[in-house]
Amino acid sequence: MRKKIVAGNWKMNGTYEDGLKLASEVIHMVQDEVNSDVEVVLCTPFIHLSSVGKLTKEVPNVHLGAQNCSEYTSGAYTGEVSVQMLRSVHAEYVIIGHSERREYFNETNQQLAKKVAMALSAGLTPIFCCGEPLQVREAEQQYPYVTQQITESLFDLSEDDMKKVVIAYEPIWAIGTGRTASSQQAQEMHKVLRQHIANRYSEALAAEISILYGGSAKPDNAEELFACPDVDGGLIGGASLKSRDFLQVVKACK
Ligand code: 3PY
Repeated sequence: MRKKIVAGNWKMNGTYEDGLKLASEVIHMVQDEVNSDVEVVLCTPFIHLSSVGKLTKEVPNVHLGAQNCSEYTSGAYTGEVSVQMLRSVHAEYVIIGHSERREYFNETNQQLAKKVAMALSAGLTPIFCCGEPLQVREAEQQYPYVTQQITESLFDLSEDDMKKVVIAYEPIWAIGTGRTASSQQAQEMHKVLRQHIANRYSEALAAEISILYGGSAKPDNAEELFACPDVDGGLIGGASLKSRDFLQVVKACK
């Protein structure tokens, strides 16, 4: 059985104090109210990681994640954060290739392949994001576009490494727009991605990989999205910034 995961992507929001308050609220709510085996991940800004890591370390089903990492090991890379640094503050996950990083920071599939390999080498689980822009969806080219992202960034990995990757499908037209993919659109893409992985590796390996949906997932639509057979949870933006909303999304993932 593959893992069910709900990861909050806080992006660049809130102060340090806001972040600590949010993390401790979520942790308490999860402890008190969630009895499923869903894995909850808090992907905080870098500055919060160390303190939030001290809280998540004590809780079995809440984990710490970063939103990015360097493709370099260490050295003269001003402003970068290495995977070893992330491990040293107890991060277990790292988001790689969010569409905002691809768009505003020009991250390419080739660069993301290096980040994924770097994360795995440090024992971090990459949450690899893929997804198409609106014009690609309108031209009905979404399947070749997204499968190419997967091929170019992930398909040089060994079977053992590939098994450890989590994928998040986030259609760009649904990010920060309030638009969500319908559960049918999400399911179709997740199924195509799983088949693409099966063709390169094996059906057994593809069946083990958690594929999350992201893009304006919220309490209102989470249950329907998570009910799809190939949707194994979510990467949650805005709704992860309010503890009660986030908890409702977590509870919808059964
Ligand atoms: C969103 O839900 O908008 C996201 O970008 C999640 O990563």
